Amino acid sequence: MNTRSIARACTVMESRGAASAALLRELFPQSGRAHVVGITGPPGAGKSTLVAAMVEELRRRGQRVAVIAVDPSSPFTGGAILGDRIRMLQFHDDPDVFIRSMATRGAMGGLAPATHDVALVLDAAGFDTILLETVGVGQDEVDVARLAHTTVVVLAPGMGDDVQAIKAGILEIADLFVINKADQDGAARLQREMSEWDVPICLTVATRAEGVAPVVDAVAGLKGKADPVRHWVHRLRQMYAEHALARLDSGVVEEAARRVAGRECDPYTIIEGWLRV
Ligand SMILES: Nc1nc2c(ncn2[C@@H]2O[C@H](COP(=O)(O)OP(=O)(O)O)[C@@H](O)[C@H]2O)c(=O)[nH]1
Ligand SMILES: [Mg+2]
Repeated sequence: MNTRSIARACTVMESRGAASAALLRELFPQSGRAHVVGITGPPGAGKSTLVAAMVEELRRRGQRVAVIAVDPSSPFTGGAILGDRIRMLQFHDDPDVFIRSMATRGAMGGLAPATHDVALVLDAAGFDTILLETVGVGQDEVDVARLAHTTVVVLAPGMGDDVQAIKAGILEIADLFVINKADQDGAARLQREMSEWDVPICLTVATRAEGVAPVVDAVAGLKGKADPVRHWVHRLRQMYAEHALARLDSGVVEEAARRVAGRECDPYTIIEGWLRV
């Protein structure tokens, strides 16, 4: 697959629907080799900077690398995205680096299924590592992060409340902590705080690519630890929900809602009936 056909296949996946299911079936046998690595954490922690540095390091090691940047807001607003673009421009003429931004909030079926299917396309296209950048707050982002084989949580000093928010959601699925901005005050304290968890910690200064090779080593070491069955348990549940919802005829839902609202029927009986067909 060349860059253009990969991009086209990603667009098909984002559109969901019958065409994406057909393409998935076709590509599935070629997938299964890539290591999908979630890079998650609060805004401003340095995820994009770290991702760019990791891409460089992985290229140095001869890997083909894809990046999926999931941004909850529009890709056309906000300085962060502009910054990301500039950072990623350095790879624009390297055919072994592929970068895709997803901005599918509100898309049918949610963010996670589309992101997963885009990752599957990139896997089938022969990328060795797929870096999936997500903001680690909010259920959608946690769902996306769960789809990675390995999850790296990036934190930086001086983001107290954000760290609390992250702790509530994503910390349970962290395989590796990166404390970025180790050049700033408070990195050592954050490291002490994070050592409560039984998760390895790396320190980086992503802007200077310091500590990035050890992160890439640690991530590579975690590939074998990733459990594909656990991954598919999660994914199959999501797919089931997505497909069941897509099959619901809106007229049927409307009619059922009318009956439930009129107390002609209880909602459990309705759902049971739908699950039986
Ligand atoms: N001092 C310092 N600044 C950094 C470091 N890494 C990233 N930054 C800066 O932090 C800001 C946010 O970085 P970005 O990668 O966009 O964060 P993201 O929102 O998590 O993707 C940018 O201005 C970066 O240049 C670092 O290690 N040290
Ligand atoms: Mg970013």
